Amino acid sequence: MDELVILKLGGSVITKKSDNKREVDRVNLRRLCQEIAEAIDEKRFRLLVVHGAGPFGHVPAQEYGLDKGLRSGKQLKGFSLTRQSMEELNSYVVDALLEAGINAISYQPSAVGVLSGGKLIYFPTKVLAYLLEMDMVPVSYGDVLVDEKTGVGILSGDHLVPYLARKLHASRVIITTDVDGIFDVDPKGGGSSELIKEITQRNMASLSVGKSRGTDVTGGMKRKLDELLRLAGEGINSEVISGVKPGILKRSLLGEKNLGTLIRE
Ligand code: ATP
Ligand code: IP8
Repeated sequence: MDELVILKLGGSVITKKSDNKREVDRVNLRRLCQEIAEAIDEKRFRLLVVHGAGPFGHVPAQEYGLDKGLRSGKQLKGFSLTRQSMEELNSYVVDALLEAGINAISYQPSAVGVLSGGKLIYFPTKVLAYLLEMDMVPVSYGDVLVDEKTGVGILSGDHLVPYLARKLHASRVIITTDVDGIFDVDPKGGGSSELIKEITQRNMASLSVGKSRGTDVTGGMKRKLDELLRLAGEGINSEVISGVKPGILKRSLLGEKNLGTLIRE
C-alpha cells in the first residue's frame, strides 16, 4: 500500500491567528492546497489532513472557558458556537482543497470523538481507513468534544495527529506552522534564535519552546513538541516546517528532508 502521510495545516498558517482575527488566510490556504495537488500529481501517497483552529476555535473556547471543563450552563452556548465556528473553518479548507482538484472529504471530530480529562479515548477510524483506501483525502480538525471527566474539552489538532498516526500506521507526519520549524527560543520573541534541525529526548531539555503569541488554549509549540516526541518514541518521525514560505510543503510531501525540524527518537 502507498505510504500514509498525515499533514497538519496549522491555524497560524490558514487563519489570521497572529492578528487574532477570525479570518481565513485565503492566500496561504489556496497556495498550500495547490502545493498538495502538485505533490499528489507527482508522487503516489495517501494523505490525511488535520487542520488547526486559529481564532475560529481558540477565541470562543477561551471566552467560554471550555478548556477548563463544564462548570456552568452558560458554557453550553460556547460549546455550540465553537463547534459551529470550526465547522465553518473546515468548510473553507475542504472547499479550497476541492478547488485545487483534491478529493477532500470532511470528518467532524465533535460528532464522533470522546475525551477523558483532555485525552482522546474514543475516535472511530474505520471510515477514515476506507476513505484512504479509495484515495480520498479525509480532512479532520481540532474541535470541542464531550469529555467523560470534565463535561467538555478541547481536542487539539496536535493531539489528534499522533492519535491518527498511530491508529492508521502513518509513515510520516508533517506539521506546518507560521515559523520555519522549532527554534532554541521563540523566533517571535524579538531576540536572536537558531533553528534546530533535529530534536530528540536528548536535546529537548536545552530548548525553550513555548506557547503561541495569539490566543491559544491548547499549548502552542510546546504541546506540539511533547506530542511529537512521544510519537517518535513509538517509531513515527515528524517534521515541523513552514507553511508560509512557498514551496516548502510541496518539497516535504515529495520526500525532501532537512526543510525544518525533524523530531525523531
Ligand atoms: P493552531 O494551534 O491554531 O493550529 P499552529 O499549530 O499553527 O496554530 P501555534 O500553536 O500557534 O501554531 O504555534 C506556533 C507558534 O509557536 C509560533 O508562531 C511561535 O511564536 C511559537 N513558538 C514558541 N516557542 C517556539 C520555539 N521555540 N520555536 C518555534 N516557535 C515557537
Ligand atoms: O488549533 C484547537 O485545535 P488546535 C481546537 O489544533 C479548538 O490546537 C476548538 C480550540
